[in-house]
Amino acid sequence: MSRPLTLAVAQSGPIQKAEGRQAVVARLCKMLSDAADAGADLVVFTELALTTFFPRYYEEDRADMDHWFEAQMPNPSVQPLFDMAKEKSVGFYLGYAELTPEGQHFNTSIIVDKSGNQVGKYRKVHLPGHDEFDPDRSFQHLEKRYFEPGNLGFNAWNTMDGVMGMCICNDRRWPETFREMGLQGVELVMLGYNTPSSNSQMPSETSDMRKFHNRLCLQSAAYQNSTFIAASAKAGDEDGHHLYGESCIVDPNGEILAMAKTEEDELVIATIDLDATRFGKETVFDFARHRRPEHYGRIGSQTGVIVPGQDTD
Ligand code: CDT
Repeated sequence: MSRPLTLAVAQSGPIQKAEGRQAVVARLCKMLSDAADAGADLVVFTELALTTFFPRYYEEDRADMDHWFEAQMPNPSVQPLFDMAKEKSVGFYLGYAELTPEGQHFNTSIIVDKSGNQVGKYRKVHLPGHDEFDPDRSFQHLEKRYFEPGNLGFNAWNTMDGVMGMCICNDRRWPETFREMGLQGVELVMLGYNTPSSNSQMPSETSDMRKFHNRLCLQSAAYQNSTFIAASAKAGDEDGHHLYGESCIVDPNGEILAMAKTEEDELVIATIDLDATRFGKETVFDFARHRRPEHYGRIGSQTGVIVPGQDTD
């Protein structure tokens, strides 16, 4: 048996602060159209795909950042993406900043199917960075200031002939993210990211080391859950802040099938067979036979480290 799916990871080049939604959506539409013309079933855009990576900017009054958020999805600016999905029969994953009617702010992604209908929503759980201006950092990363932790958990959706899951950027560094979806039989995890090439708290950390950490997380998660992963970067120089690219598609053996070559808008296309996830799921990672949740209590109940024999106040 085989279940082929042609996947396009749509890496975005830099989006500058002044670039409006319309211009950005036109760039995304071009990639969606080109991908569909190349036979893609599904296109994976990046985290906060409609704007620059605005959490690098500090605003005393959080409300002054609301213009980066989408109060509706779709809305007139992004409607062309939904229309094109329907017209060209191609699904997509899209990351954006969400402002709810209740006034909550989330770092969100959605899955839209080939009919242009939204079938799933995810809100980023693992928010990196800090919530106050930090003068000791070489640049700010204020996701904890502008977003609340996601409140939807890690779901999977049976859509487009596969079991699909989502996460966003920093989530990929946490094995719990993928195991939650692995336990729902996920066959493809889609994620977008904006990752600075340098460490604001450790200037000696190289860009190569940071790229290695990216691959390490994606490749191990794919193998340990016997799933494909499609990871889409926002890359290049945004307002003097460099983001690494290396958007890629990883197979259930943990091998990288395809990777971006540039730091510009670029499609990374591969036809995958979702049935290639079966072997791992039925052998080494047959969770029903091999997992021992009676020994995993701390993972579900504890956040920080508790060293045996040390007082915890
Ligand atoms: N966007 C995002 O989550 N970026 C983080 C940067 C970590 S450094 C604070 C990442 O994990 O790539």
